[in-house]
Amino acid sequence: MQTQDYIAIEERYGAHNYHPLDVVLTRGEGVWVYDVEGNRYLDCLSAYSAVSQGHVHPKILHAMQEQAQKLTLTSRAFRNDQLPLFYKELCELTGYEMALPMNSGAEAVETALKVARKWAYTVKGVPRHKAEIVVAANNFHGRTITIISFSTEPLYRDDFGPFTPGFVIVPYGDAEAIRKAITPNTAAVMVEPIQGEAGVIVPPEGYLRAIRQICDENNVLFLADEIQTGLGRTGKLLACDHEAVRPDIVILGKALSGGFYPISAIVADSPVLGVLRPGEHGSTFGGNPLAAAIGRAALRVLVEENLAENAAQMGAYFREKLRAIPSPHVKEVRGKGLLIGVELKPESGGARPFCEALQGRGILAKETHEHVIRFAPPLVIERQTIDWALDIIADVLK
Ligand code: IF1
Repeated sequence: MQTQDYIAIEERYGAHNYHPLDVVLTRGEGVWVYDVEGNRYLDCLSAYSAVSQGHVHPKILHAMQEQAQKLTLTSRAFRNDQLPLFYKELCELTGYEMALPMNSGAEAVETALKVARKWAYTVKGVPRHKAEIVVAANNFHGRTITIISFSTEPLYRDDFGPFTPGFVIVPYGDAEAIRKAITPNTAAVMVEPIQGEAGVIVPPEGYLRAIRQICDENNVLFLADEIQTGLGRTGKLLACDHEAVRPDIVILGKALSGGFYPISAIVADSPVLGVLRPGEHGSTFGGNPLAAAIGRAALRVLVEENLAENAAQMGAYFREKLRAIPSPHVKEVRGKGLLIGVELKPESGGARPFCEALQGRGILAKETHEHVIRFAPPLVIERQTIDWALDIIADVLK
């Protein structure tokens, strides 16, 4: 079968909850993916930063194959020989005392929200069911009903009410707005260190430090959603590291598995994560031995191949060269590490046609919020590959 045959079947049987490019991929290796006609593409999305280690990384594949032949799922009713080691290695890498494993990013976000609320009631003394959590406008934290309850994107929330109460929305990047939103019932502040879906919005320098200070002054937890920005993507292990800020809860996902398996987790110190008692929270697959073995390998690759540093160097180079392109369409190039957004001028007609043109030239990139092309290749990318891509991008943007 060819591309159009697969598309016809997908359109007939699949719910239409996405508008993907008309490319049907069948193989991936490193930064490259291949369609069913054998055409090669540079993957500049990395499955939204889940494939930071590169497609089908051999070491993670090997770990998955080894574990899959031994033991894949025990439920948490019993213990297994991979989860303790995943906990230890994740906590040592991130510098936190404890971890709680889940599957999707949204589940990890929900877990962080539940832990913050329970901490507020049992530690801070907020009256039960009065906890407030401050979030940022234009956030993206997942698709569950609670999470879209505090989304400001009509597309994500409008037909899915009634909504979960207890969230206060403030403008992103404005620390003073957060300070004004704090009340005695505030449990936590949750932000993305860089807003990915909103169009790679980098907050003003000092924003994260200011949040840390406001939370310290008001006995409020700082929750950082690093599902997309974490694990090397922005040129540091965590995006909060750029401001030397240590959140109370860090939420991780995506590259935590190198794209092999849904793995997410939250890390925190025991005064926070220690509030949970047996039976209060969990999931069938959370912390299963296969996920733990894959997660351990994914983290090992990030460290052994120094991917955060490569993202810092390649990202700086990529952004510098993108800014140098003499394009009538480009309004701004922004981002950190290899999380890059190229915002086009409104009169250029939106980013989608440019993404379709890039597809025709062998580069897969995704538009976000209509006018922004996101470039987020796997963190293993090399300079000569960026140079190859830049010639094409310059030609498409001229
Ligand atoms: C879709 C966006 C990106 C995330 C952050 C939590 C989650 C995500 C910062 C939830 C997930 C994915 C979801 C996917 C598209 C993609 C996305 F465009 F939706 F917003 F990356 F920017 N926090 N982001 O980015 O994690 O439950 O998906 O594992 O839903 O269309 P998840």
